[in-house]
Amino acid sequence: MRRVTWCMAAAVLIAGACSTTNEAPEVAVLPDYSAQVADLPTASDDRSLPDVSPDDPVGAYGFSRYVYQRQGDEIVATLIEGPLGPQVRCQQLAQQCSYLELQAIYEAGGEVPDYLQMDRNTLGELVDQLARVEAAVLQYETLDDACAAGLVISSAQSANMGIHVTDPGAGFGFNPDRPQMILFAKDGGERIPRLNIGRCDGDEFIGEDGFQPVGAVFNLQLTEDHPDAFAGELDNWHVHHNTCAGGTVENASDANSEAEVNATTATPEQCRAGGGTFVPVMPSWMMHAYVVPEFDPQGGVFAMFNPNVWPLASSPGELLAIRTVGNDNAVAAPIINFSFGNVVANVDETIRFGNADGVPHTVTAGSAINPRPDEFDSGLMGTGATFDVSFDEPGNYQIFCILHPEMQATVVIN
Ligand SMILES: [Cu+2]
Repeated sequence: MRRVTWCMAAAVLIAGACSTTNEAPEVAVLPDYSAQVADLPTASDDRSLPDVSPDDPVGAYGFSRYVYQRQGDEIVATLIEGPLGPQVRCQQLAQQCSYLELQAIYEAGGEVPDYLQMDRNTLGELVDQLARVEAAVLQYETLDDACAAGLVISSAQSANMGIHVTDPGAGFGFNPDRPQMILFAKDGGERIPRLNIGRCDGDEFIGEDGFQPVGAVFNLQLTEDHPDAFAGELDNWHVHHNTCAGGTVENASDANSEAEVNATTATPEQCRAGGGTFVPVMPSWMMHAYVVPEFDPQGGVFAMFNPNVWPLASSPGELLAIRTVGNDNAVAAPIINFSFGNVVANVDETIRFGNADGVPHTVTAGSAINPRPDEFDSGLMGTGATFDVSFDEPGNYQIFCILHPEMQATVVIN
């Protein structure tokens, strides 16, 4: 007898929600997910949240406009990014939006590619602003320099981002010559994230060696509208909600918790217990600018995460896949570009599907012509959602997506 164990777990694995079924009867009534897809809500202005929260965690940092996560028993918003309406996002490999790429496009003197949605003058202005940010960042070679200039180390090292080092004198206005924070990072391998990296003692940094500047963070006063700061439309500013600032939270409950030391998934109680401060809404628009040529990221100068900052990923797609499925013991099965890829696992091993696409999918047993949703069915998976499944007998198992029936794959269990 074949048994399949599955857990509905959008971004969180809840052991209690797993169910085990014996071979399902051949009855297939497909749920109508396409109707549900239509109404993932949107707010009426740039910085507000929709009135209705989704039922499950959804959205991936840096890749979707709203990110919702599970905090305890609740689904809460943790981030809004970008202006309402169409945004210029540069996360496809074919699009060139890193600092060095933008510079090269401008200096080549030809047409500005359509996807940048700006004219030549605007691009020139942007490249100029970014050069000023680069100079502002590279005035610090080491954390000693930052300490000597009165900056304050204000976060642990986040994966693909680094530590935030705040310039208290920068205020909350936009000035490319004086970003509110400088990002430093060091090769961390599997030791990322790092909590106690050290502190400033007068003009000196006391702590781990080897940190180098990788970028800047801008932190502007929170206004109704998306800031119009850098020239052009590439700057997708974000606002953090329900965030735990500082402290150490041990039991953050999302799949990416190893990568998120300032655990955004902590409940207010967990946050306070870990010595942090729970902030319902951060009072600023924030954005990263990766302007250090050595760490020039394919995902664009204003990307949330930089695949060239440790732990390294080869592309924004791979980065999103890693950040979606996490890196624990589950077999990672990211869904990318409407494809399940090749999924191979052992008997009883947990396979974690994670939707790294910008559109919802399902992971459903069977195929379009022989659907078996009673056996297992993830339900709607928005961007960033995950679904765990395991099989207790070797064999080939068909899966498909109810929304996109041409998305089919065979899971091989050894
Ligand atoms: Cu699909």
